[in-house]
Amino acid sequence: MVRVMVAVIVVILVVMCLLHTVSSQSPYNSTYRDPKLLVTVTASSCEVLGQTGSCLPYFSCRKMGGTVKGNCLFTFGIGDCCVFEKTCGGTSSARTSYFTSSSTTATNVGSCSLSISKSNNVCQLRLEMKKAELSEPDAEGACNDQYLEIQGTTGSHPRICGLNTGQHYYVDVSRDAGPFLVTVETIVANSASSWNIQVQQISCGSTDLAPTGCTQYYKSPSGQVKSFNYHTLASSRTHPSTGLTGTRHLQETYRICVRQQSGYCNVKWTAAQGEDYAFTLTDNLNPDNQIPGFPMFNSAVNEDCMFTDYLIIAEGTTSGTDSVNIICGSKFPDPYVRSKNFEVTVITNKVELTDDDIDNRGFHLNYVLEPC
Ligand SMILES: [Ca+2]
Ligand SMILES: [Ca+2]
Repeated sequence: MVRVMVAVIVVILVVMCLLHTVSSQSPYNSTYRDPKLLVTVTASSCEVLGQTGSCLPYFSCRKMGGTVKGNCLFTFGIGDCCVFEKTCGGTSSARTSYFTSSSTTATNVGSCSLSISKSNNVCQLRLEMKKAELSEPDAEGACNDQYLEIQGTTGSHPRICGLNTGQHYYVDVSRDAGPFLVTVETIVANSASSWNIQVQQISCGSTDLAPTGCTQYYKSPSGQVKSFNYHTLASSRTHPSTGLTGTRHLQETYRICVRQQSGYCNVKWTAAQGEDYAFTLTDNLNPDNQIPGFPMFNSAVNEDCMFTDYLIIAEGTTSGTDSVNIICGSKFPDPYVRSKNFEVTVITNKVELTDDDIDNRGFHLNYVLEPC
């Protein structure tokens, strides 16, 4: 009897192994022997083909609506790297999901949403725009034709539109909230729009959390920061209603934070070098409209910026001891702005054309942390 039971168990194990082998030879896994596909990160997450997935048994992945894209080291052997890639109407409870457009849904007028069911003990969502090409804002810098927004959370979060590939975006969520909708709202059909947005759920207490209220969070000791919809000046993207080309920063208000690291006391900010219009928040910058004798690229600070679009760098100083806390105009203060405050607040007044703000590209700044 014991021999029969052992034989049965052996047969079951052999069948399970065969099943696993079959599952590993699905189309996505056909090249799983490629070392690139056998990369394992932590107990629960895995990286495959540039995407982050969850390391799960094959059938768990399928049951949760994921797609097996490679192998990974599971607790008791080889697991499947399960990627959650969804388009309009999709749902996901995974720690990392991808919200993508599809050829038909991107052009339709209406809402296209990914519903995120919150995992336990999650305090923030982080969106990373692997690709985000939505309609341009209107002449006032408002996202009226198409925009991305997060629904189901408290607080106000900027709507974004235009070109934002490479940008990221944090949203605080309360412990008992959810599900959340990551939505692309299309008011005017745009067959050229396309997106692939990674959505991560970040655990409470994680070192990956951004400080509360920061829409953007930069963790490196040096880096570059761009306003939303900062892109090529000689844009071929023309607004369908106004016919305007060029580029416009969005009329949104939010905070950008930099990780404060021990041994560093200041952040030094400079405008990107060798790039036209790298800091253009206010003024008419169309050469055809230039006023004789009035310089087009002019720095303005502090009280001169009230009621327009500006950056706040609290406790900022420029060369010497000049205090520069509020910055607008069309030239970043030379040669830098230094602050012991590790954040920048972006304030806008919700209009551009009305203020004679023309060709305001926004800002592209470099930062570096300075030792104490
Ligand atoms: Ca402006
Ligand atoms: Ca404005």
